[in-house]
Amino acid sequence: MRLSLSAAKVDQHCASNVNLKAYLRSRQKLIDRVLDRYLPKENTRPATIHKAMRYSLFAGGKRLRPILTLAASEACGGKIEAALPLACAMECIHTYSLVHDDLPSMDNDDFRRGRLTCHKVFGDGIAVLAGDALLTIAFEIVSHAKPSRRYDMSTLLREVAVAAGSRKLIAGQVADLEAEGKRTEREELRYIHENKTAAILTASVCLGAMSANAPSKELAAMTKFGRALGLAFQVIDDILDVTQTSEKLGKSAGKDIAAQKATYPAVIGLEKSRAEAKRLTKKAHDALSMFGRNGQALHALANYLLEREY
Ligand code: GRG
Repeated sequence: MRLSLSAAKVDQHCASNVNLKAYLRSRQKLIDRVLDRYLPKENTRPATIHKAMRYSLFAGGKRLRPILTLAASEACGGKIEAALPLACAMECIHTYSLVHDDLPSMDNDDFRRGRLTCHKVFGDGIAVLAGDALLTIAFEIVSHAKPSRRYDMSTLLREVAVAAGSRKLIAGQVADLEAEGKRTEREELRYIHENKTAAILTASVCLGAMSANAPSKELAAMTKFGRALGLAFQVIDDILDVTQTSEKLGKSAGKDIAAQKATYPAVIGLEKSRAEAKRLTKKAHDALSMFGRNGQALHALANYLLEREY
């Protein structure tokens, strides 16, 4: 499949646009349009699997990871057209992880992104396969990326594979499952969050930097930013599970406590969790100092994510 670069041209909102809502909407639309082109149509045989993949992928997610990929590329002086396939690949991986996480054998959730979960609509078998297919198509989409001088295709593929693999995303999920109902130390909780949440966010920004041919110093700064942002994001997510309603969250609230999950409020208490979220938020912003004005969109995104009412 060839994607015409003009897909990006309609997006007139540059990184310095102060209207964050419009910026997010515009980027979400762009990402949705490009994802739509990469995904097989609903009626492609076998229709059930393509319907299920699309049901979960186009369920109204915030597109945080791909938006971060594009913003990281811009911070490093790149063009978003080059970052788009990598951005879309990360959204497919993220959605796969949500579909599998919601399964009865994992978190057993009925609602996600404000609607019934994939397995509730299509059954467990198809939901497992839809997750598998979303993970697989992510690599097909990466193959559409144009490598930069410093980062060849095998480097891009490795970045995605390692982040999604058994030492990062899956490691976090395994540790999370194994921690259920047990007393968890803070160090173990950090391991879970770093891998389950921060690894994919970190890879998302690093891939943006790679598409922009960023020098190693900039890539290292992006790694720091992604880790701090990812951890802060997860700490806040843990807090919201305790403090918000299901309606506000678009998913079942209070589930972490019910499942005796390892969460920050459970391990260190609500107030210390809030302080930790603030500390990590500052760390994320500090990591962007070398990008100056070019890092403005990343600062704004971090504010947007981390300034949720918690
Ligand atoms: C099944 C291998 C495997 C991993 C699952 C993603 C995940 C790991 C679990 C989901 C539960 C959870 C709390 C994950 C932490 C990351 C997180 C807060 C996900 C939700 O991300 P948002 O808010 O969701 O960006 P949208 O729907 O907007 O994309």
